[in-house]
Amino acid sequence: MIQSAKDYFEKINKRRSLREFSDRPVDKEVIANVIKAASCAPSGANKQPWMFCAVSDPEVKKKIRIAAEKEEYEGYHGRMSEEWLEDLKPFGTDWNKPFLEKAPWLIVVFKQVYEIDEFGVRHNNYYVNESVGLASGFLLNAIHEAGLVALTHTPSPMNFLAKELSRPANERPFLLIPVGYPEEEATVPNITRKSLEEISQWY
Ligand code: IYR
Repeated sequence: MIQSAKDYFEKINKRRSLREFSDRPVDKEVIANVIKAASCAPSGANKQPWMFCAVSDPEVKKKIRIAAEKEEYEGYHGRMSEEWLEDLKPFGTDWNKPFLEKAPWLIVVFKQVYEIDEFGVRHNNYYVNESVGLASGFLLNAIHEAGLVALTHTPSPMNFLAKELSRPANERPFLLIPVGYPEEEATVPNITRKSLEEISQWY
């Protein structure tokens, strides 16, 4: 048991967010299965308050890129604080988001803040952010396990995603996750993880 826990840590410790994607295609069946893995996450009252929109259509990806870059441009030119921009410097990010067109798939995760049943009656969902956050974590794990890379992208504000993908009123965009292979010469920032001592207290 100790060995499997160690092995799993070694494996997941290799997961990194990536911004430079190759345009090499990824089979739809892989994407379908990573979404199924995400759906195994626990959720408040098992309501499963998530929707995963998988986009490979170049036209739709282009529209998403244009709308995202418009918002991001505003973000990097005034909306984000000086401190925020400073914190992001090591990652070299800016308003340009070419990966939104280049990555073969974009998985747009929506949270369902309530549900409408077949009779038009509204029902509550519970712990929606926690549930959809967990499912997104499962999704990133499954993507890594499949041998692919992803970026947890949060264009801000991201209401445009609901419009571009014609989502119903009970759904709000949660994360935009490009998925694919890394570009040949892709690099990642030189980051470290906090130590066990820094992140845990034992009682
Ligand atoms: N949404 C912007 C800014 C950004 C914010 C955080 I916090 C990051 O960890 C990375 C980027 C962008 O995607 O560039």
